Amino acid sequence: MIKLLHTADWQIGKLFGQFEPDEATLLAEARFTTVAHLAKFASAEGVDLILVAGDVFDAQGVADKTIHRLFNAMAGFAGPWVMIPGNHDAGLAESVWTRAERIGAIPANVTVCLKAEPLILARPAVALLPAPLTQRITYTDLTEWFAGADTPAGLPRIGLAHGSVQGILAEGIDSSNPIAAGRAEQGRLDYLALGDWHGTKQVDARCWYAGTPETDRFRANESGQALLVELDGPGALPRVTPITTGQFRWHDQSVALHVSSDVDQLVERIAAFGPADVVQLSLSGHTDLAGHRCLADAIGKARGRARSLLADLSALRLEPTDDDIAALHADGYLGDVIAELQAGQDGPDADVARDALALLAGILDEQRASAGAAR
Ligand SMILES: [Mn+2]
Repeated sequence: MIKLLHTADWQIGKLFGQFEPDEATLLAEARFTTVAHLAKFASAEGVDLILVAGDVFDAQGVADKTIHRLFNAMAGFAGPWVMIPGNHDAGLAESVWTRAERIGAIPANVTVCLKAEPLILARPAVALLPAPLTQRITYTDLTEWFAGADTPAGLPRIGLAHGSVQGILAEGIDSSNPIAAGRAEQGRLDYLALGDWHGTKQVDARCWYAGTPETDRFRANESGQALLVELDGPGALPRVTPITTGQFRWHDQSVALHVSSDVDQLVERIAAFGPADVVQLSLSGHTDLAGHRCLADAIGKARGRARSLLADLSALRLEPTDDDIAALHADGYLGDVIAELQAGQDGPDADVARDALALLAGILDEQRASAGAAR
């Protein structure tokens, strides 16, 4: 039996610009430690070969230091690694791969396949058929040559490719870097290891997307995994087991607030986020000033607990209640201003109106606190 570990889409060097710099640094750093965990897991599990199906690097221009650090992170598995370039790290004439070679970063147990030709390994005894991308976008199916490729009899045939299996992924992403559905069978493969789709996905009995081992975006279902693939021999169906590898869980939550119990529920939900959570919160609907203060307080505290929390309150309408206004002693002129601001949330300066109301909510909060009437 041969044991493979199939992974892809490491996106090493990704910058995470939507987060604050300290958080972005930690998310980028986590990708190295996840690779180190993969290596350690493979050693402990007695894996024979690790396959990396493209997008090892997020960009061609990553620093030399980053290249060295990646290959250092892989040191925990001394067996063979075979990788191919993807669209982010395509095997151009001059690429991150030629640079890695030139600076002497690639260890002897790592093979980078830059050409579409069979790679025959002795240990484990397998024939690998790689389909490396040599440009970022191609409209021809680079796995087409698999079927016509002769490999030594008795060796399992394993394909490695990066792109979109036609007809099974979300609409609109079928057009570039196409891979024909049914390629594993048509190419006489025992297993086809794919990259590019960041969630784990089974294509058919012999073909899977591993997904990225560390989630890197909010819309990536079933990510944060690698695949343990067991092959009994040529012709046998592979046994594929997803392994959890991700350190962080990414949550994209859109919440519409209508009644005060909605605020209470959301505050509870926010309070449950911890160090493994990366959160993007988009709020809509409406709340009174007191509710807004509760939310702002919950978000502020959660920012100190979660790995990262992004909150967008720009679609949340603030509607001061009579109680709010009474507590602000907002009679006369101030009362008129509040009414104006409330109506202003429908106008062209909605952001300003909302911010002003939120400020008033802060004052309200202070007044309540000094009166000793905690909500
Ligand atoms: Mn890709």
